[in-house]
Amino acid sequence: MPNYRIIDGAQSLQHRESKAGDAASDLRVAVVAARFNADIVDAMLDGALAAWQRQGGAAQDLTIVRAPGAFELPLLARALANTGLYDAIVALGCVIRGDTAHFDFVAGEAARGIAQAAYDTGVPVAFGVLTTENVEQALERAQPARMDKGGEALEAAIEMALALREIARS
Ligand code: INI
Repeated sequence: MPNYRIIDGAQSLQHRESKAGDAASDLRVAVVAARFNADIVDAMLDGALAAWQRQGGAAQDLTIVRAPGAFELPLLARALANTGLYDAIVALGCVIRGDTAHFDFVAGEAARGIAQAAYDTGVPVAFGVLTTENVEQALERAQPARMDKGGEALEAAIEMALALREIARS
C-alpha cells in the first residue's frame, strides 16, 4: 500500500474490552449536561465519565456544567468553547417526543445550535442529545451497559480533538 498520510483521531482510542489507554491524557474537555430528563442524562454522564477514565483523561481536566434543558446546551457549549481552555466540548441531553408539543423546536434548536457553536468557534462539540419517541428508547440508548451514547459522544469529542490537533500540525 502506498505511504499515504492518514489522520485518524480514533487510532489511539482504547476499546472497551482493553485496559485503560492514554488518548485523552493531555486533553481538556468540558461536558455540558441538561437537567431535564435527569435520570436519562445522568446515565449518559456516567457513561461519558467512564469513557474519559478509560481513555486516560485526568479528573482535573474534565469540567461538568449543568444546563436547564437541551435548548440551553448550545449557549453554554459556545461559552465554554470561547474560553480557549478546552480541546473539545460534549453536549448531553434528552428530548422525548411524548413529553412535549415543543419536541421539534427543542430538538431542532439543540442540534442546530450545537453544530453552529462548533463551526463558529472551531472547537469540536459532540452531539450527545437523544431524540426519542419514549422513555424506554431513551434508557436503552443512555445506559452505559447498553448503547452508552454518553460514552460514544465523549469518545467522538476526543477523536475530533486529536484529529484537529494533527491537522493543525501538518
Ligand atoms: N428539555 C429537554 O432537555 N428535553 C425535553 O424533552 C424537553 N421538553 O420535553 O420540553 C425540554 N424542555 C425544556 C427546554 O429544553 C428549555 O429548558 C426550556 O424551554 C426553557 O428554555
